[in-house]
Amino acid sequence: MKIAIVCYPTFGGSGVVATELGLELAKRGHQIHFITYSQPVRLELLNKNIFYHEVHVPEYPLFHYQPYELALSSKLVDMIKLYEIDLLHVHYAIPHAYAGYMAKQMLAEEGIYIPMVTTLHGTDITLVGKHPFYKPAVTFSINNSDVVTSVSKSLRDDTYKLFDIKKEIKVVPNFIEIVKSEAAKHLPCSRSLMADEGEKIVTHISNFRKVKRIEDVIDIFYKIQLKVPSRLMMVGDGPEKEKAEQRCIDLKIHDKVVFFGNSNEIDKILCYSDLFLLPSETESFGLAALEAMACGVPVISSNSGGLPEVNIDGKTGYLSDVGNIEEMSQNAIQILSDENRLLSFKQNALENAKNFDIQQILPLYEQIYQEALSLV
Ligand code: GMT
Repeated sequence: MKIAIVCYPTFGGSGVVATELGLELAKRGHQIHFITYSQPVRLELLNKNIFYHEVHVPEYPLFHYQPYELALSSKLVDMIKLYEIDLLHVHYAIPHAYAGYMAKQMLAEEGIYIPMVTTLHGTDITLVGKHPFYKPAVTFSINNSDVVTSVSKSLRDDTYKLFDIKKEIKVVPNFIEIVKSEAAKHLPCSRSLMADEGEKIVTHISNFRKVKRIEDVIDIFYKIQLKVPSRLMMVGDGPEKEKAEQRCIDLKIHDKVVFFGNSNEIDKILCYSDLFLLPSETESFGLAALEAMACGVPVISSNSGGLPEVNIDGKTGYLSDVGNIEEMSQNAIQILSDENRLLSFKQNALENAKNFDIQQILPLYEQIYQEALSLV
C-alpha cells in the first residue's frame, strides 16, 4: 500500500507513534509518505520505502496567522496525485483531520477517491478539541473520517462523551518495539556516571506542559530522597521547565536533579532508571510510561485517562488520584527501598509492556487500512 501519514514532527507522543508506525510499515514493504512541516524527530530516512514531504507555509504580512491547514491540504492533494497514494492516515485531529477532509474533497472533484483514517491521541480531544472554538470543526472532521481510531478505551469513551460522534471509534493501543528496548539493555549502561553506588535513579520524561504536573514530580522526588538516597532525571522541554528548576533550588535538591532537555536517547536514560514518575492531570495513554516499562522500569502514575490500561496497580507500579503526592511518594519509597520488590516490579513492567509490542499492534492498523480501502 502507498500510505500518506500526517503528524506533528515534534517530541510529542502522537508524532512518535505516527513515526514508529510508518517506519515499521515501511519495513513490511508499504510505501510511506510523511507529510508535515519539518522532519519528524524519530524519522530515519534510510529506507527506500520512506518519503518525507515538507509543508511550506510562506509568510505573508497580511496574515496574522499563517494558514497551515490550507498549505497542508494543498500539499496532500499534490503528493497524493504525484505518488498515486492509496490511503491517508492522520494523527491528532487538529488540524490534520480537517485538512485531510479538505484534501479528500479537492481530489474527489478530480475523480480521485482516497480513504482517511484518523487517529485520536488525547489532547486533541480532552484539552484542545473540546474547546468551543474548535468543537464544531473537530466533530465534523471525526464524523467525516472513513475510519476513526483512538489510542485507549478511555479516550474513546471521552470522545463519545464530549462530542456528538456518529461513527464507531476503534481502539488501537499505542505500541513499543520490544526488540529495540531489549537491544538497548545490552548497551553499556552508564549508571555510575549518573549516580553514586547505592543511589536509586528516578526518571520523568515529558513535554513539560501544565497537564504533566511537573511540580508534583519534583515534590514526589523531594519526599523520596528524604528516605531513599536517589537522583532525579528530568528529560524533555516545555513551558513548565523553568518553574521546575526553580522549585528544585527552593527545595535545595538541585544537586540531585538533572535536566537533560529533549533527548533522542530515551532508551539509554531508561536503562539505568529504577522508577518512572508520571503524575499527569490527564493522559489518554501515557506512551512515556510504556517506554519506561519496556525498559523494565516500574511506574508511579496518576490514575487518570488511559493510564490504568497501561500501568497495572500493585504489579507494574502504582496508581493514585491526581495530586495525591503523599500516596505517590509512599508507594515510590516502598518500591525503591526493597530490592526484591523492586526486582519483581521491574519484571512485571517488562512483561506487561510485551502486550503492546508493535508486532501485535501493527496488524490491527493493516486490517483497518484494508477496511478503509473497501469503503471508497
Ligand atoms: O500532550 C501530550 O502529552 C502530547 C500528546 C501528543 O500530541 O502526542 O500526547 C498524547 O498522545 C500520546 C500518544 O498517543 C499519548 O501517549 C499521551 O497520553 C497523550 N497526552 C495526553 O493525553 C495528555
